[in-house]
Amino acid sequence: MQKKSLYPQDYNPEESIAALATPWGESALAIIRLSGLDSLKLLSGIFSRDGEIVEAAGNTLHYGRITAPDTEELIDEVMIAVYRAPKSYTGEESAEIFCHGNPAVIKRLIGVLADSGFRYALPGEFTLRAFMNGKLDLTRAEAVNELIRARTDRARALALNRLSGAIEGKIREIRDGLAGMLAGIEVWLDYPEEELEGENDLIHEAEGWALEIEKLLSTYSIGKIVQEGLVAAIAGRTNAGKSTLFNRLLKEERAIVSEFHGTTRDYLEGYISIEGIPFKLIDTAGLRDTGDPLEAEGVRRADMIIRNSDLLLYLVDGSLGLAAEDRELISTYHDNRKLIPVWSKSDISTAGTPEGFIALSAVDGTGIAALSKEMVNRTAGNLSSSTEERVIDSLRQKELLERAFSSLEDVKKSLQDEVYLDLIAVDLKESLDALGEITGEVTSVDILNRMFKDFCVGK
Ligand SMILES: Nc1nc2c(ncn2[C@@H]2O[C@H](COP(=O)(O)OP(=O)(O)O)[C@@H](O)[C@H]2O)c(=O)[nH]1
Ligand SMILES: [Mg+2]
Repeated sequence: MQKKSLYPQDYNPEESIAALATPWGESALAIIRLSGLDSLKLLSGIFSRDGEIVEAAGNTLHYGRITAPDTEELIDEVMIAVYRAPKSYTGEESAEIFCHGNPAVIKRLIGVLADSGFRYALPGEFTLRAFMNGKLDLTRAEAVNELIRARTDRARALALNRLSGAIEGKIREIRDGLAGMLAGIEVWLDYPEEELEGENDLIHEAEGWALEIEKLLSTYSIGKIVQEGLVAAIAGRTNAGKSTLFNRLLKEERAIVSEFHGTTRDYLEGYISIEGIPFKLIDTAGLRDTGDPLEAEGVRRADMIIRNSDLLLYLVDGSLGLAAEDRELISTYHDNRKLIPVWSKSDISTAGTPEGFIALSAVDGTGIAALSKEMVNRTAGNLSSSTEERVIDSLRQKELLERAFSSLEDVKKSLQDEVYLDLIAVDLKESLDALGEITGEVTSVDILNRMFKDFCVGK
């Protein structure tokens, strides 16, 4: 199906849409979602129980068969959940078909639905309709997508918080505050002969709201880390124990471990979560000069990965001690890099652990906890232990908050400099508009298009 963007101005509830809401593939069940003014009527035409669905009350389940409209061929036995407007996800008349989870079944069902007048939905179109019908503001709509994409329990909990309106509520509170200030200023503009009183109160108020916006803004970095994760490369010279550590952290035998130098040629990736922060671990080829072109390519890739990673676990074989090459490599990668030096094979190391290194044995598990803790400290730092559960993770929201903040700073400054009040009102309105864009009270077609294009079809 051709990809096109959504044009909310074309939103037409009379157009009924359909989409698979579960992954393509074999599964016990699959769910096809339908929505639109005539969706129940159209569905009724291919359902074995005459008229039952059109008459059905909301939130009811119906068992029956779906047949092809022209040939009467049986397609599948299904359960249908009926939702009546406005008490549905989209706010429209809608239904979910629970069918057997097989691509052949799904394909036929969708074909039959298309023949009956349904159009295949665009990405995020169900949520867009929910927004257009006032079921969700934009922060909640984004949270739907964030929840679907959450990779750890922490990311799930934070997204769910946003879905229940944590951000929306805060934004509305700030907006109400600013609207109150604006109303006060406008009254004064209408009666300019009156002396403006409480200028200091206004400054104080503006400062208070700016602080609230700043607080929300400060949660963005942790929100982004929790949602998108961080890349941690494991690097060092050959035989340092990188692949053994990689397997240990992943809790599975993924990488080949051997006493032969240069075993790992290509890099391997795996995902772990530490304190709710998702890390992509990359095991790389040992760094050394080599005449073997294949191994040299591995070393080149390792270098590229190290340079692009958020975190570098640099392993030194503790049983051999710190070599001149290690010192050189550490200083090469130390610049701008979050390098954690690890003293590996501590179980057979005879020399003491050098200052700043984490003593670690991937064999007996010594130091694994300390390393995990350090990985979080270096990247998410005190943020990860913060109890702030109202966390933003959308770049769109961050940019709008910044706009609201900077306009409010202008307001503050103008009040202090006793600038004309009508100019102050303009800045205040700008701040209000930026906040309104976050929730969608002030919005444009362009914003909506950009937002919903990242959604899954069926959501
Ligand atoms: N005693 C001990 N041996 C280890 C440890 N980690 C790795 N080794 C051994 O060191 C050799 C090289 O390990 P490997 O993980 O393949 O190193 P890589 O080349 O850095 O990936 C293997 O023989 C491992 O069994 C450790 O913590 N303790
Ligand atoms: Mg290896």
